Amino acid sequence: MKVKNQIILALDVEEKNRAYEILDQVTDYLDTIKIGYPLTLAEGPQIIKSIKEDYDVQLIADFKVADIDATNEKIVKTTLNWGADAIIVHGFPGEDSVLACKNAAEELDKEVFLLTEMSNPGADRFLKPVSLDIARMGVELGINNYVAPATKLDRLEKIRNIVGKDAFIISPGVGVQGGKAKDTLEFADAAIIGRSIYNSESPKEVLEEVIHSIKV
Ligand code: OMP
Repeated sequence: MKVKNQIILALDVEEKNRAYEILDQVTDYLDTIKIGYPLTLAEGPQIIKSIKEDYDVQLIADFKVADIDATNEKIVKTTLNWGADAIIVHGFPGEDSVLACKNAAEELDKEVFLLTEMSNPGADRFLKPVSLDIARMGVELGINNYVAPATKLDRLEKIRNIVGKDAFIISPGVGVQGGKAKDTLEFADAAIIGRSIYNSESPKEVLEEVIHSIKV
């Protein structure tokens, strides 16, 4: 996946109208968005189809898929058939579960992102002890795309070293959670930014500032 300006908008608003208002302001600057449960549960999965029809964007479905293989396969297929280009899946359920997602995505010529460690402080308790191993499993399974935290640069760097320079890492936690785009992009290929863009008075200006901060 290639991401314009190395920024992915996490569009966690809960109304289609609001989502469209923001998209209208930002699509000159970015070509990749991530939507998850907030917008999809509020508007139904047809929101994926609508956005793909109305905007020229790549859409990553953040459903953090974490079930047994058979159920994962159905979730991934259905999501991608609604028009998403990629889907985020958890690694902790293990190899069979992740492989089911990867295979289902490949059948549709689409992509999976494997979530390794999470950006929130609480993830230190349960995910941190296994996150590097999750990244190693991803490499063993031939996964190319990863999610790793912008709020924990030491962990992000370790994950980059495991998955290798050719892997594609997207990194949440820039903005409200405290991460900085430029620092994050030292190790990640794209930064995921949500609230500091969609809650601002001018999403467009915030984006311009972030893009400038990356280049200086
Ligand atoms: P903001 O904190 O508002 O910038 O949004 C961050 C986005 O990234 C939200 O959509 C989160 O659900 C998501 N996210 C994390 O914040 N941390 C993670 O470890 C993983 C994700 C994710 O999978 O995207």
